[in-house]
Amino acid sequence: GNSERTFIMVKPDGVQRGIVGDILRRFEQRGYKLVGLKLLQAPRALLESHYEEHKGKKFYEPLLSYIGSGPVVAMVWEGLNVISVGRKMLGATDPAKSEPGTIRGDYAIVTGRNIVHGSDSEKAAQREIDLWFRAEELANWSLTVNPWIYE
Ligand code: DAT
Ligand code: MG
Repeated sequence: GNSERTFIMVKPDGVQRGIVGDILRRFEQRGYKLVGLKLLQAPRALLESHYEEHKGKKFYEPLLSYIGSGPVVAMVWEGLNVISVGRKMLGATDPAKSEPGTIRGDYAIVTGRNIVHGSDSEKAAQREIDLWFRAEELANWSLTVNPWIYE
């Protein structure tokens, strides 16, 4: 629904390459509401939990090492269908398959440096938001332009 929320994270390569602002801009420009935002160096335990579905896969250790290699920017965005639309805005997991105009399609070449994370389901979004943010870190506010974004 309208109050659906998703967890989006700019990975260390996105931070290093200076595209945090562009990623924020894309979600803001679309009309979504920012409810959580922070820069942090993620501890190993947090990354293990975040990526628990991939434990044991061959890319798991390189993935944790990559995401733990520098600060990430964690965000929570809210709005209608933001989980699925957010995934579309990110592009395919493999940037070679991402359409130009998507974040990965505009900035990335290989899967192991694909710039950004986004929750893939309601269940994952709830789990990831709870994992990365405390309740008091999420702002309760209303976007005054909402009537110009939603009918
Ligand atoms: P997504 O990030 O699009 O949800 P995923 O959940 O399947 O994709 O995988 C999580 C991350 O793990 C992905 O963004 C990059 C890395 N990854 C996935 N498959 C990979 C592969 N075959 N080789 C290298 N890295 C991979
Ligand atoms: Mg995933």
